Amino acid sequence: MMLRRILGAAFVAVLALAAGVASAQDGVRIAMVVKNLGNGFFDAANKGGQEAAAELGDVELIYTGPTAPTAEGQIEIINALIAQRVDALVISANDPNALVPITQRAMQRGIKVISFDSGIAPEGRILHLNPSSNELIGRKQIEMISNTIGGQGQIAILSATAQATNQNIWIEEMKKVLARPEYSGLELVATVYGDDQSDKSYREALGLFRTYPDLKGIIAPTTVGISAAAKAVEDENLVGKMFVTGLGLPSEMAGHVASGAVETFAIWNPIDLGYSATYIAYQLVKEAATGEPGTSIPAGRMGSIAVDENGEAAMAEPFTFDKSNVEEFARMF
Ligand code: RAM
Repeated sequence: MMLRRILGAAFVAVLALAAGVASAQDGVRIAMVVKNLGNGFFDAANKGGQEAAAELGDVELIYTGPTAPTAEGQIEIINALIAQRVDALVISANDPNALVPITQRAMQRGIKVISFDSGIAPEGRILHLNPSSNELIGRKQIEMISNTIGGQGQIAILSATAQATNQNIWIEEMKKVLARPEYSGLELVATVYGDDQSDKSYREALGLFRTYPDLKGIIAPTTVGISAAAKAVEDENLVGKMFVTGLGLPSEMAGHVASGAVETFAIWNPIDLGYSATYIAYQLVKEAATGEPGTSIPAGRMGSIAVDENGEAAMAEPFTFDKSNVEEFARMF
């Protein structure tokens, strides 16, 4: 009798375990691999991704990334995720080419791979989701610095890592705009890399102040770099003499706008970006979309996202912030 009861309980336990495994297998596991952890921009993208996962219901979104923004760190993580047999990888790449062999291996095993924010070369992903048009992002940053410093003077770029796909594209776009006659008063004297680490970005900003005493402005096309550069301007009592602009999070920039180190900066909504990327990955896993050039993918509250002939999609225009609106948006991201 006793033995029967024990066997019965064991049977129920085995059944429960099998059911658990079955439901985990039925659900969709998406891993969001970001450039690095500890970056508020990616935390906001994760927030949007979790929102999409909750809406879709049968999704587990794993949020992960290396501590420092390196391709090697991402390769190690992607290897482990392949072994765990996730269904999709949503990656913001630290290098367009270095990740290709590992993401190709993932795709060969049936894992759907997309990049968002910072792209993987076309052969290493199904599609890439840009936050906005690259041309617009580049132009906007030149317009902002030019307006702030009256179109005249030396400027420098303080970027993220030297291999970052997105920052390198934006820098190219900025250089094209700078070559136009209306910006002939601006002289780009240097491009330096803070590696999306606050302390290194801060030191690079100090280095620029020392090397270029006539410097008037810094463009930092990275949320980490812009706030570190603005802090350096404040700490060195350069407010009013030196101006910082670029891409920042209102929540991290409000104080720097109030101090006068920053007049305007821009960004898109990182929550929407993470939400859309997660939605797209889900549709690919469910084979409700192919992601092929020329097709569209439904993305919940973000509507339908069109994939262009290069396998890229773009979301909204970047939004500009200044003292009139930064506080209001600082509550969101
Ligand atoms: C940093 C990262 C990210 C970039 C933003 C603007 O957080 O480099 O990739 O899109 O800045």
